[in-house]
Amino acid sequence: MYATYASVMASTGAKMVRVPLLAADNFRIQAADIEKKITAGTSLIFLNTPHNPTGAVLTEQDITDIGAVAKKHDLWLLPMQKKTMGNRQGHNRISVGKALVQYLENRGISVVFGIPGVHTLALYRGLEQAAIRHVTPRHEQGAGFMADGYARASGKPGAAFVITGPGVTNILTATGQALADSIPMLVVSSVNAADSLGKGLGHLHELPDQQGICKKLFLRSEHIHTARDILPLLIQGLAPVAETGTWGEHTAKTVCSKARAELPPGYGHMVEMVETIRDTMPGSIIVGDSTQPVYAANLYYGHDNPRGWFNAATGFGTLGYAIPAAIGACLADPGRPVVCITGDGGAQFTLPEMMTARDESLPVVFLIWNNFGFKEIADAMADADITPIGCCQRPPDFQDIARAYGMPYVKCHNTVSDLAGTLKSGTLKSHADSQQPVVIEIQIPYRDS
Ligand SMILES: Cc1ncc(C[n+]2csc(CCOP(=O)(O)OP(=O)(O)O)c2C)c(N)n1
Ligand SMILES: [Mg+2]
Repeated sequence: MYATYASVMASTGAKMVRVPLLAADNFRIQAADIEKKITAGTSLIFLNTPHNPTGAVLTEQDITDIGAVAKKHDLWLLPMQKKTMGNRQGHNRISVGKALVQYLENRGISVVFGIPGVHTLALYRGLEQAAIRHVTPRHEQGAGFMADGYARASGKPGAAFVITGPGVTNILTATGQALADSIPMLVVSSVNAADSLGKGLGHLHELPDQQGICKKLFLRSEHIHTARDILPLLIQGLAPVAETGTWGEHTAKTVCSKARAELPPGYGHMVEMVETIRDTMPGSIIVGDSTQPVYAANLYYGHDNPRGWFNAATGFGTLGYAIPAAIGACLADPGRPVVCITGDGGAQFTLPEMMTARDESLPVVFLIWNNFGFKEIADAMADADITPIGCCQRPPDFQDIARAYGMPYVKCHNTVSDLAGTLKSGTLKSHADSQQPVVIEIQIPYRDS
């Protein structure tokens, strides 16, 4: 990368603010001086003083101090390359991949969900030196949902690295969900060589029109050609989006009270079960899938803390969301207990991601509401006088699954008292102490649910 004042200012529309170097400070840059110049309109700190007429250079410590100021004010920090500091030759040439990782690190992105391939090798060069934790899901859809859960629990954008072709198409379901629910997410993908694009040459992972495909399921989709293009795109792309629309407390209350009047049978008990989780594990994050207790709770349940209740039973409504999203939430806020509520049907969409929780030592409680089929849809068919078809596929033995995944398993009865007892049990305590996931299964015979 060759960044100059002119190139950065032209590409970002930034205005320059000078920070003087004073003899009294031994011509050293003072992080406090930079902090004083920060205003509401400041979006980045660009340090372009490896060499100056006074002979002062930036030290590692200066960069650390200024980095702390950038983090505190949620600003981008664009330092010159540490290695070449003070060296005019080479002008900090750096690959797009490396520059991107550096920007993300400086921006405080501390977790990236990715599945590497030969097309994304450049993103991985030197990644081990960055203060970024790389989490490997079992499928790119899982990467997207983990980034989504991370964003919802932390309030910061979730980030994912995927290969072009199937990596991109696999993650599109998750970006569709994030787009529908206004969740900030950054997906970085490779693309095939520029001169091969659109020619149908049959190259590995080739997509006919990657950008065209992505455009509809991302708020923005951009093709980066040089490292210089990255910063302005990231600044604009990760800027908070203005909130619009009619949703608010009043609308929510009106919708809720209307829905209460139509409470279907059995929903009251399911809401009580969710309340039991909340009351037994106060302050926890409950991440839900499109399963009956979650549908019920979305209408009649109140959670005890912000960013603590979310699911994909609304909006884009993707089955299989909860397991990976709970993993993302746990990474975002390791101090809070995380409970994932998923049906047997939804669980089977993303079951392998439970191993990611094990890899990363995340004490997520995976609660499987097993009613032996797609009960919500079977009920909808029955209500519409349609003979249910395609709704009672057989679930696997979740105890065997837990054993195969090396996780403790607890079977729980469908009662409030057994659920409370299970959540307070020694198994749950030791799983939390040992930072390992656990599976709880509640079986509800299909005909009773
Ligand atoms: C990707 C996807 N495919 C299909 C659906 C339609 N769908 C919504 S709920 C549901 C049933 C889910 O079954 P399960 O997870 O076992 O929960 P249950 O309704 O039985 O409680 C289905 C098939 C969906 N939401 N998402
Ligand atoms: Mg089910």
